[in-house]
Amino acid sequence: MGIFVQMGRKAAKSLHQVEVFVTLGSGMKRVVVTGATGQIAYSLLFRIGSGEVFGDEKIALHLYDLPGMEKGLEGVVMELQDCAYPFLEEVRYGSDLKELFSEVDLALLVGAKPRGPGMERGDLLKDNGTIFVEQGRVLNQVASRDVKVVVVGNPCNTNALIAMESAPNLPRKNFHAMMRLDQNRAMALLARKAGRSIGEVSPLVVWGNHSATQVPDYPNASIGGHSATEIINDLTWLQGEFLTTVQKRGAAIIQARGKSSAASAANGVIDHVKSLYNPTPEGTWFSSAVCSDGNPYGIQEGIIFGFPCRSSGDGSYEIVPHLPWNSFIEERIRVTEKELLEEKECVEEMFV
Ligand code: NAX
Repeated sequence: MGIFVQMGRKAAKSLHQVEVFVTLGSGMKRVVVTGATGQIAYSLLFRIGSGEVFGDEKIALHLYDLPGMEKGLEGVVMELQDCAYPFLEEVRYGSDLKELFSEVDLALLVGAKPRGPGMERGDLLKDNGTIFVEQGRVLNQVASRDVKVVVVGNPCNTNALIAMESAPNLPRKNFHAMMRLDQNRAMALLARKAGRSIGEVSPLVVWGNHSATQVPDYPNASIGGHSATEIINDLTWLQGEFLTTVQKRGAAIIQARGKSSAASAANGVIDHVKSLYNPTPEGTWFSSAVCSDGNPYGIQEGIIFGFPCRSSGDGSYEIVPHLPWNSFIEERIRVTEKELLEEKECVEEMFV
């Protein structure tokens, strides 16, 4: 494992240093990012390092990637050093999960195996399942007992479920899959259609799975304090093009860029984490896929499902109850719920 420590600490600064003993001050957030040489991480790490998320709290960044990616990791570490971020106190990196998950407060699980040509969805679920079983087990052993886990690597809802089931000593509530990019996409599209600024669009919940069955909830959205349906006044668009554009946005970006969303995905992670660590404004919510146990909407328990959430600012959250569903939304929520139950069935045998 590599490490660098800055800010005049006594420890050695070599990129190859394996053992460094550092006394950490209190108020330090330890954050691990997996898939650290990937394209999302290349944006994400620098935004975390800049202090954008945790203000003036010191940060220790742990960078995990697969064995064989050491050179790439070293390059990223050098660039982090060259940013001279005042709050970035320490960086560790390598492919030793146990070392890198040790005592982390926040685990951003970005790395995942991509879907190969001709690969069945079930095979992708199982291949990635193996990764998240291992990562869940190691978090269970060595992470902070209140670690918050945000899974980005796809299929993220079921990967988060596997990690959660593999970590029986950690609170199930602490596991999230990222729906925030979907929320941001939906809000931006409503703003463009209405010809309003994004600041006028209320946060919008995206229910269910981060997949083409996700359900962006336009009936509970507002624009400039009025119902979005009133302002846009085009139900055909809201139930048709709006829905499918948000659901298929990821694929459209791959087609245009030749690569999947990266900067906007990293931005989604940043927004997600900020929402957990700042009080949610009264009367609003943010989208996150969280454990459905005991949810107030009657979604089947034991899956990771996109819900409206609010936080008191300490990293925890509650599901916001009582958002009404019309029949159009409810029908689609049942479809995304069914998809998640089928994904669960595919991987259930991997649970501890
Ligand atoms: P890249 O292909 O650029 O990087 C993937 C990284 O994961 C690499 O560093 C690779 O070494 C690492 N990796 C591969 N197998 C691994 C394993 N077994 N254990 C740990 N790390 C492993 O992908 P990138 O564009 O960064 O995307 C990462 C993940 O995010 C993908 O699964 C992607 O599908 C997913 N996304 C999720 C989004 C969401 O909203 N939840 C949106 C964007 C993105 O599509």
